[in-house]
Amino acid sequence: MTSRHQDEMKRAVAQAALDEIRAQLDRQTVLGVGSGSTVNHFIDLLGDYRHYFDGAVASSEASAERLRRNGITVLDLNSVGPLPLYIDGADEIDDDFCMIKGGGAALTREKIVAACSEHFICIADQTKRVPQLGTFPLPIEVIPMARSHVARQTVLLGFDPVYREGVITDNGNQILDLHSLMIEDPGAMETRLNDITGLVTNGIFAHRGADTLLLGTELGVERHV
Ligand code: ABF
Repeated sequence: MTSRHQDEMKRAVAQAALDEIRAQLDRQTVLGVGSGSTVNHFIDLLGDYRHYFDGAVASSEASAERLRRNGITVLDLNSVGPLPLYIDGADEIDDDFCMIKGGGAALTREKIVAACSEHFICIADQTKRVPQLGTFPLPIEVIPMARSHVARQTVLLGFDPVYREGVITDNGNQILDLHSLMIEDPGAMETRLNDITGLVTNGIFAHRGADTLLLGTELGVERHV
């Protein structure tokens, strides 16, 4: 549940992201835009600048729809080159800018857009900053017929998987949330989970973490690089 206070921090950090990228926009720029409530603030602010850049690639259908509602052209990732900038939120972020993402079930497209982006700006409020990843249950996207197999494999790794019932991703798949394990080596765990057959994407963003963190705090927005 997001408190009003937390929402104000999210809005402030979205404004800071816009301030950060504004000077880099030109009519050829295609932005990568993520998902979630912090990004929603960013999209709403970005609408006023829609004539200053070409368009955006969205990491979810929900973000694509919100971008269009703000008059921003949504482009297909396959029809554009590498993206100069990707702006997205996180569920947790550590001191090395490794993240857990996917609380909103958009992790696969988020990881794809992040992989295509030269610079990843993470926008988050202070509740997301953690010394170690793992308190927030780690989302994984699975092919439906492989769900039980994948769940059993994650138990062998020490997780406690919970099926997110009723959720179908934009790619037609299902989500398991992996509880009860603090992640000591995010890069190694990201690789290990990638090896499980039937697992499409895991929500650890370590191999491609953030480059810049804009963190909304009670005292204002902190910029970390
Ligand atoms: C996306 O939105 C996710 O990867 C993450 O699950 C969520 C961040 O949450 P919010 O901005 O709504 O707090 O970035």
